[in-house]
Amino acid sequence: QPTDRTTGNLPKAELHLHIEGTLEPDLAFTLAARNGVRLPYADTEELRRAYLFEDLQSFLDLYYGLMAVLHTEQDFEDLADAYLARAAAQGVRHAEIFFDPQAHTARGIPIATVVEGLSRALERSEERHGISTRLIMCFLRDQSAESALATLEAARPHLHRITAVGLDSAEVGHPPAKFREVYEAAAALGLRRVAHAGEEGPPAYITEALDVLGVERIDHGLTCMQDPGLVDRLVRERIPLTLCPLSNVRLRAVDVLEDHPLPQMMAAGLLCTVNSDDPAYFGGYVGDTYHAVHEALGLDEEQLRALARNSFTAAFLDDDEERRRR
Ligand code: ES4
Ligand code: ZN
Repeated sequence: QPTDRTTGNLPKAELHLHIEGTLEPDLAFTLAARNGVRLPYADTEELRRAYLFEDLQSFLDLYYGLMAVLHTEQDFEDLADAYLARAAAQGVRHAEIFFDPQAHTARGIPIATVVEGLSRALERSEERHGISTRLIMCFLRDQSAESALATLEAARPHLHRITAVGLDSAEVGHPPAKFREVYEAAAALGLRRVAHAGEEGPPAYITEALDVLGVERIDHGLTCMQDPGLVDRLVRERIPLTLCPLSNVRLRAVDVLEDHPLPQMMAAGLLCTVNSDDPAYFGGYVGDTYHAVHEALGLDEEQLRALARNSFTAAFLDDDEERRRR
């Protein structure tokens, strides 16, 4: 996919990326054959035609289903390496990568297989692709708080490979406070904290993620625009938002990209970043996303450079590393 030099290929960090959401149809069928898994789609064309989502839940149903092809460490390594190659081609210099252990342990895949497989790709990323990486372990918010605690416990032998915890999956009806205890435990173990909030859920979930879970960044945060007092706070406290405009269109949080509030959010002084979320499903990688917001929202080169700068500011990099990668 060609991207524009002045827009899509800017050096940038990607901070909101679900590794399972980088599973392209071709790789899904390759892994299905390798592992003897039967998919309910005849071919990649039929699978792609299923990517017409109504909302977050209709996407998640397909997304969790397709993960059935991921079995071995090699599968997770191949998945991550394919993402890193694509990301490098679009200017990504640093990637903070989400994974969903419960989506795999529920299928009988041990967390060690997931973390070790992903880590094999991440360890070689700097030399192969020029991308530094971090790993963020997400809890599924539509599962119980006990399941999240058990997941953190199961991850204990792997914490040297994990930088932060996050919270994802179906938002509405699963407020952040449900996960107070596991976030406290994660913080006590030295993990940093982020959470999806305000994707489909109300602005109050954003406030709760900050006050109850102690998160440093908000993933999405789109609905903060419904609450001017919250916008003021996010600006004042310089809380980064990891926005995903193409995701918001495909999951119908906004009707069309031209309606996305990103320009107003930047004008309000919010620390915005743009990211791809689940690029295999939502029509583009992060360079494509920069290009799309340039085209649809008229963001100029200076604004795109500000987004790229914000991505390094918001990253979990120390100051020296940050300067080297920009
Ligand atoms: C997700 Cl777009 C989105 N929202 C919440 N959870 C997710 N997991 C993967 N993609
Ligand atoms: Zn997400």
